[in-house]
Parts: sequence; C-alpha cells; structure tokens
Amino acid sequence: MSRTYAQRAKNFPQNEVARMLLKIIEQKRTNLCVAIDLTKKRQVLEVIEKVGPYVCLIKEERTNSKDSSGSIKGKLRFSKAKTHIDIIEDFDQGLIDELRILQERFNFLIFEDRKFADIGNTVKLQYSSGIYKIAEWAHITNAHPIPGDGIIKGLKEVGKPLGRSLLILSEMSSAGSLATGSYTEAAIEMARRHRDFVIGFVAGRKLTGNNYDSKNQADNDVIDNDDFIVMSPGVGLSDAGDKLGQQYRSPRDVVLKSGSDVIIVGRGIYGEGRDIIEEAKRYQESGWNAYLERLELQSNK
Ligand code: 6AU
Repeated sequence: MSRTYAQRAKNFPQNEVARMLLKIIEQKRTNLCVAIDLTKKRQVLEVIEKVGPYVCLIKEERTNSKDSSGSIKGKLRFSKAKTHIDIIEDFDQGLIDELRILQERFNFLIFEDRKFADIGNTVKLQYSSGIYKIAEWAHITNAHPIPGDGIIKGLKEVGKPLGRSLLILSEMSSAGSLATGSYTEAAIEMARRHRDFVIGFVAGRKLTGNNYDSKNQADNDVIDNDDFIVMSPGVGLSDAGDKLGQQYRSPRDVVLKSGSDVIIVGRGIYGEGRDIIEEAKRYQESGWNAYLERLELQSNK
C-alpha cells in the first residue's frame, strides 16, 4: 500500500493499460476519475473541455510557459474520464472521434462504465458490436461477477487482443448493496484467476495485495502478484448522498483510510450550480493530498 503509483506499474506485467494509467496518475499528480453521466454529446464534451484547459496548460507548464496574466496555471485535473455511453441521446461516431482527440490532447484514459452482467457469449457481443462498439474505444470497462467466470472469459476474448482491461464490481456504493461478504470474496478470487485481463476492482476499499513497506529496495523490486487497482465511486465533498441511495465519502476517507487508488466523482464536479473547473481542482487536490498522506504514514511506520 505504501508504494507509489509509479512503483506499482511493475506489478502489472501483463496489462499495458494498468501501467499506462499508473504512469499518467504519477505524471499528472491526479487520482481523480471524472464520471460523466450526461445525456447530450455536447454536454459531455463541454465537461471535458472545461477541465481540459488545465491539462493543456500542464504541457505549457512543463516547458515553463506562462499564461497571459503571467501566472503558471495549476496542474491537470483528471487522469481518466468515465462514460455511460448508452445514456447519450444523440450518440454517433463523431462523439467517439472527438473523445479520441480530447484524450490525446489531455492524456487521459477512457473507462466505459458498462457494468456487463450477462453470460459470456452475450457480453462478447455487447462489448464488440451494436451501435457503441465499446471495445474499439474504451481502454477500461467493468463487469459484475454474478454470472461467474464466463463473463470475464467472454469479455477477454474481445478485449485482450485489443489491449483492453477490465474492472470487477466487487462492492457497490449504494445503500443496501448485496455485494458484500462472501460475494466480494468470490469476486476477488475470480479476478485473481484472470490477471491477464482484470486490472482491478470497483470497490470502497483496498481488497488485496501486500501491504508491507520494506526499507529494503530489493524487497520492493519483487512483483506483487496480488496488486489490483481499486477505483471508488460514491465520493463527494459537499453532500452525504442523493435521494436514490447513493452514499458519499470524502476523498481523504476513501484514499487514506480505505487505501483506494482512484476516486470516481460525477455530480460533485458538474452538478447544478457547481463551478466545474474549481470543483475538479478541489477533488484532484483532495485525492492527491490523501495519497501523499498515506505514503507518509506508511513510511513512518
Ligand atoms: O458521483 P456520482 O454519484 O454523480 O456518480 C457516481 C458514478 C456513477 C455511477 O454509475 C458509478 O459512479 N458507480 C459505480 C461504478 C463506477 O461502477 C459503482 C457503484 O457502486 N456506485 C457508483 O456510483 O456513474
């Protein structure tokens, strides 16, 4: 748990997406994933654009350039955009093309939160075909473990040749979730059986891995075969929840106390009346500071 994101890249020799993600997180100093649950193409792109200028300015900052007011702009705000492609009313290939352009410009990965939940043969078709062709453009997607190993095998047949990766939903942030106890344990076991495709979990806390903090560099060079990237939704700084069962915790709680790696934030950033740029900055700082605090705590042990 004490290892930096960059050091952990070696724990994912089979998953380029995991290594890319850890590298982006470290380079841009952000563990924030923005969840874009909006129904119009334009809205989706506007949210990305609003946060995007900070990311662009990081490139300028790297070369030490300044904006017109003479001040160096702040660091990037997100490393990963999370989509729900099937809620977009005016979806077309143009959206995917624009997403790709923004992704290259700002250097983030795309996570399609599809929550697959069917038998292997069906999810294979849902992942590769239909209108959305998710596997063609999403670096990461997710699946419920409820159907058993077949769901991972089916998705893997499509995604692995394309260099994609999968997260398993082993816990949920909503009140009354059934994904607890032995269900969560079984989900972890399932992920362990498919390390060549599964890079982590959607969960509220760290679930696996060696938590040791060795002072011996040789120990730290050993690959931790049980390391998974944990991404936590249900993160909010201003609200305790919504009217439909969502429950929020702070980035500090999620990253420092629960050892999660990525905070997933949606309405906390673009909800009504919010200043998207300011909120993205607030969550990025909060998530990153919690991570630094975690590293500090571990190294003092
Ligand atoms: O910050 P919010 O509440 O506006 O959005 C949270 C996002 C939504 C949910 O579909 C998603 O996180 N989510 C997930 C994911 C990421 O799989 C799992 C879960 O247990 N809870 C949850 O909110 O896009």
